[in-house]
Amino acid sequence: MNAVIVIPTYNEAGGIEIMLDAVRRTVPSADILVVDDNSPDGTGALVAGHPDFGRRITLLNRADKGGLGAAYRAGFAWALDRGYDVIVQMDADLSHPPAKIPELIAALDLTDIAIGSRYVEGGRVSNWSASRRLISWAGNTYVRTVLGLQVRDATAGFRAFRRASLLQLDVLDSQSNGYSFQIENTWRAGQLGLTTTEVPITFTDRTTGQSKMSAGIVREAVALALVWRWRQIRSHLHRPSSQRSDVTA
Ligand SMILES: Nc1nc2c(ncn2[C@@H]2O[C@H](COP(=O)(O)OP(=O)(O)OP(=O)(O)O)[C@@H](O)[C@H]2O)c(=O)[nH]1
Ligand SMILES: [Mg+2]
Repeated sequence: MNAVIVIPTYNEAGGIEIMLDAVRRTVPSADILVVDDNSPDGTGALVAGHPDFGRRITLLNRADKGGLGAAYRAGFAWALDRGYDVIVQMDADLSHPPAKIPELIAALDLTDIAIGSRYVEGGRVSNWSASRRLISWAGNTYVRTVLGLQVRDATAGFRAFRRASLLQLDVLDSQSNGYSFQIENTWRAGQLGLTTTEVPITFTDRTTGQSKMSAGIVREAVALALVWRWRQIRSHLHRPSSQRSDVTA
């Protein structure tokens, strides 16, 4: 089984080397793809300077900051083109514990998608302010309610996919850019009947660099969740009444 860890970066120079070393140590047989949007702080140059660059580590350098979703689509397209069996996604800021990667990959023996989750038993967040906790909790509750999702941590960005699951999700055709990228995949997975397992993790707030979270990203998530739900309801209403019993809650 060949695996690749896809890591999007924008201005992560403060921690990227520690991150790459931690991932290399934990899963030495996996490849790493860093998708950098031409970070002005030189993140790309640090990746290219890593001793394993050109062997286990590859850099996909994009011209401009295009958002998390666009970076992941580019990274996933790269990984699918190269035939990886397992594709893992995670942030570069060490919020997602690299030590949990093997557990996520192992979970794929029994499930289509494994999610590193803050909101199942055993999962938690460390170092977050009360307001950050509230925003995350409210965001999760909102999308879970609007979209009727069973997944507890629907906005999580630490996930492992089997190749077939990513293809089935048609992830390259997704439309969202910020957090909503994670929500959209959770929603699509549920609609397609893909199975999801949540592995508890401790999420630690970043200690270097700046968050890229913005009001625009939150607005996108709030609006898109309503759009997806509305489209589902509308397509249900336009179906002949004899086929309407299968609508999901
Ligand atoms: N390539 C690329 N990466 C991005 C972009 N926006 C965010 N990222 C990366 O995506 C990951 C998640 O972004 P963060 O800013 O940590 O977002 P977050 O984890 O939701 O917010 P915090 O918890 O406040 O850190 C990090 O590795 C970022 O460097 C982007 O436009 N392009
Ligand atoms: Mg972060």
